[in-house]
Amino acid sequence: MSKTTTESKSTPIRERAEVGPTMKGSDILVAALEREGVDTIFAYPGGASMELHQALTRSKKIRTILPRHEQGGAFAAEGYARATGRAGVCMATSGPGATNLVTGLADAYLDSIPVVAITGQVPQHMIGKGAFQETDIFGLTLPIVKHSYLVTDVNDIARIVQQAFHIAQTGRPGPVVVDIPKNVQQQRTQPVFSKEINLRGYDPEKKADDVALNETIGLIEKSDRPVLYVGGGIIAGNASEELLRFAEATQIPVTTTLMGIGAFPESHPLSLRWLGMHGTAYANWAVSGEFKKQGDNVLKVAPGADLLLAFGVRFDDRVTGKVEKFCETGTIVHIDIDASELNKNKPANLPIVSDIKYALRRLNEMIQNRPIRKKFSDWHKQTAEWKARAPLRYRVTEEVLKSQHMRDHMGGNSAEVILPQMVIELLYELTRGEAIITTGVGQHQMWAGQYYQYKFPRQFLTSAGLGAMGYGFPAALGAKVARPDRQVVDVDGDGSFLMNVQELATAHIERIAAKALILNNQHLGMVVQWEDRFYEGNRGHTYLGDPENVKQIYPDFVAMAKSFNVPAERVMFRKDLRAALQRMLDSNEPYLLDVITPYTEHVLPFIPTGRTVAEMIYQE
Ligand SMILES: Cc1ncc(C[n+]2csc(CCOP(=O)(O)OP(=O)(O)O)c2C)c(N)n1
Ligand SMILES: [Mg+2]
Repeated sequence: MSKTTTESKSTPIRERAEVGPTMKGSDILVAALEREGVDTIFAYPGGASMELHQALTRSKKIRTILPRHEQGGAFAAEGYARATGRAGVCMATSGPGATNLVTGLADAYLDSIPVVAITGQVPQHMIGKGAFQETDIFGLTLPIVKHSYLVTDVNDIARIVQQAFHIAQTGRPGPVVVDIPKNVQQQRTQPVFSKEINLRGYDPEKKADDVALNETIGLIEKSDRPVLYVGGGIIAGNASEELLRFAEATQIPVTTTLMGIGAFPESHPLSLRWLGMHGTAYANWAVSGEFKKQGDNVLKVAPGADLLLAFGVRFDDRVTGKVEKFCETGTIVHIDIDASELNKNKPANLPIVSDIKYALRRLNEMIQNRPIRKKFSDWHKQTAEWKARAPLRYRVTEEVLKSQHMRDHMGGNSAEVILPQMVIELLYELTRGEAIITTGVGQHQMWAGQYYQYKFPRQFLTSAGLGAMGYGFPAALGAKVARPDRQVVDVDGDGSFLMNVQELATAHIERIAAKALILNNQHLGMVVQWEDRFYEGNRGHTYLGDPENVKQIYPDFVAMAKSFNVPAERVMFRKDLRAALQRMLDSNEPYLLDVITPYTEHVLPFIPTGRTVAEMIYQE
């Protein structure tokens, strides 16, 4: 990547830039993408972008993948980015093509994923005239992008592409839109490819000062119950190794956010797994304390953290619940590269703006010179007791046979029922915890987070901040393109999978061997769970089957997959599950496995929205 410098007029232009031969704007775009190292683009053509596609056909370096819906393309670009850390690239035509990218951009924005989205635009002289397929994608996406450009001069294309990648990938990553009117794509000029980047006012290299870091160490020395609460920032900042070293040197237990899954190995004795609404009881207790309800009174049984080291996190409401009660009695050190996150959702006692890799590396150096004397043994005893008392667990109850499709197919034999949690546990076993997992949104997503144990960063790819159903399969395609060496499995829901089912075609035609594992409960399970808890089980349009024929599993995903020439299978009985999963994993093609599960299971633990850990429901 080019380095940021202040442009020096004294350096001759030839040293600062390379001037290419005269070519069309569309070819300049492709040449600029190649210079950024782009090897894959997920692009769906149309009138305003076919010029760009023509140029892509001339590229020897870029693989153009045709998704079957622009949303699939945007999610695939995100999957690619999440799996690698490099910007994922997607492209669409103007109007409906561009608006179909919007959900993916919002998703990348909320989860800080580097994405460059290129859109064709109507010719400049038509802008503002209500031209065919004209939408103001620049205006539409303003609140959900890190930055955006409307290119108005062919001479700007090379510079803008370079800046777009720089902005998307540095500091706190995020999506960047580059909107290019058709006439600009067609104009010809000699491109100037700069070797430097000069972006006034953009300084992504934030470094904590030693005073603040020393103060952090002082707070650790003074604390008795410290907890590391770490998030996606650790993964985006490539700081997992530094985190591991820091946690081991200080012996501070680690809980991650959903975005932080994989930032710290979950099998490590210091891991408390993930926290929040569906996080482990022990992580939530470790942060906010353990409580007992007695009538209307809430008694604190054991205190939570007295020091919270919040690194690369944003105190999301799915983590904090009622934010005032979150780690109420702890001192908070909050380190983030984005200053706007500090004191936004939760005031910090010590807010520090920094690249987290730098901060952790510096903290590790300081600790190496002057080791922490505290051992926190009482605290470890307490967290071990919590872990032993409330592990993640589930039970097979008679309740599952209340699921209509279970009654219809099991003949009362609950021993053959496949619970969704079992599927994930078995997947973990059969993949030895090495697969990259993507998910849709819903109960299956939470179980995929809970019952698979993650050990490396960029292993769990999920739509966390936006919670966008339909994310799982296209994201798996993007991840598999980026990491063909890895098993990539989309653990999906029947509702979520259906939202981007057309990507089965992309998988087959492009020979992308990602797997779709559908936990098919015939319902919008997560909404059903809330109906059961808060609306006396009244079903408000959450059944996905055919009400006229409830005995049939609907739709028939296996037949659907086969129509795309994607091999597929359905399993309904526990005795068949292991072999079926193994066949899915052994396939070197894309593959769909439809696993029929009851809809009566609830995701536990559960802290209802806006409540506190005192109101956590968990499997006792
Ligand atoms: C695009 C979109 N629409 C609606 C929702 C609201 N929503 C959240 S979870 C959920 C149910 C998902 O059902 P399914 O994919 O079958 O997963 P399950 O909970 O059954 O495992 C819904 C409708 C959403 N998150 N995203
Ligand atoms: Mg479902």
